[in-house]
Amino acid sequence: MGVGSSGSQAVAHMRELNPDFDAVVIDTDAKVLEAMAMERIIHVGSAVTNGFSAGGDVELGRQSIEKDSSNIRKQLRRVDLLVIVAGLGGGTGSGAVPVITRIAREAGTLVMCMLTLPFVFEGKPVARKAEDALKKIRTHADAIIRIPNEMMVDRSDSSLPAEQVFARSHQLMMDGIFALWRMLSQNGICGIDFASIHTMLRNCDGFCHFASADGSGENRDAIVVDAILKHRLLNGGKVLGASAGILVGLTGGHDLKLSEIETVMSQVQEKLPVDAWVNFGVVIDPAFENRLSAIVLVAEQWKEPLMDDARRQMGFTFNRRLPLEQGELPLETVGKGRFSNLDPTIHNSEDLDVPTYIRRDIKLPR
Ligand SMILES: Nc1nc2c(ncn2[C@@H]2O[C@H](COP(=O)(O)OP(=O)(O)OP(=O)(O)O)[C@@H](O)[C@H]2O)c(=O)[nH]1
Ligand SMILES: [Mg+2]
Repeated sequence: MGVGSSGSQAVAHMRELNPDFDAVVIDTDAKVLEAMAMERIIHVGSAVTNGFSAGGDVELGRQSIEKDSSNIRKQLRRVDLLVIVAGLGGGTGSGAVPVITRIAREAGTLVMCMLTLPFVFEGKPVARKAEDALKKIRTHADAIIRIPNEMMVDRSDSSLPAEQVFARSHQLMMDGIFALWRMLSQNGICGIDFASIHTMLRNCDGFCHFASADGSGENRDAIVVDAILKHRLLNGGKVLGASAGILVGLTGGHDLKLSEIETVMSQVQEKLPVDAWVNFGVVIDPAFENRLSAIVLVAEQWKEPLMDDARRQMGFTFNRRLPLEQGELPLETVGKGRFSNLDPTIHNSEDLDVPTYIRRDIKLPR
């Protein structure tokens, strides 16, 4: 799901390259959406922004999506894993993604967000908007992958065209999402499946790192390892040394050798803490003859110690999200505050200003 103009454009581009991709785009800006050749386009907030963008106003972005929340709920029916792509810093993406992640969480959908963060030159107010949105998103999303636009810039090369810098982060997201999609939709010879992605995303404590690498020719395994160990989104590989868990997905052609899998896995594992959780999968795709591609998804830390494999195999990770466990809430009756002088709202002899659970003496179970 691409949200906001840059998120929508990135997803529309992915869809162009891969028509099997199940994708939807959402924006307030009718002009941006008009230019897209996709079946699932959701134009939100026409009553709020008159078909224009949210103009950087996060509150307008939020209102626009809230007004269409039932449609978003409909889109999420029977969706197990939702990947949201957006650029934070504008109005629509920053306002809408927190709402969409909340709706997805209520629907029990696993949510991963790939979010670009603004360039430094966009200024402090834009950076703050992005940070605020990120905090809200973190309360609902299972995993967030941050792609700071600034990281895409090679400061030693000032002649780099701006267009290329923007294209870089799109390319990174695209590579990653395609690789994830391949892992989930094609048969692997050993599996990353929905269960392992579920384990990873549900247990990682909010933020994940993500990188992908591609190599071809004789030394493709060494090229892939080298690229991952130096990857800018893994902070030049440093992230690996402090990670709690990692998922590695490899795609190769029918000529993929066991030694190549071993090279990548052993050299990546060498960089990890000894107790890091590791899972990997391999997919064979004839289009990858003489080529090797890898994605790594790295959890900074776990919410709690990871379940052991036995419990995992008992099916826990296949369950959809269970409602949160909760005991009786310690709620107290409080006064009406500044509304105390107003007439009560009486209906069928009940004062509707008194919360229902108090009027009807309902114990709130968790
Ligand atoms: N990497 C990348 N980032 C972009 C691109 N366009 C915009 N951004 C970033 O994404 C942020 C949000 O921009 P948009 O997606 O255009 O904003 P929006 O969500 O549509 O919000 P409104 O236009 O205000 O409704 C910007 O602050 C930039 O940091 C792009 O083409 N590539
Ligand atoms: Mg826009």
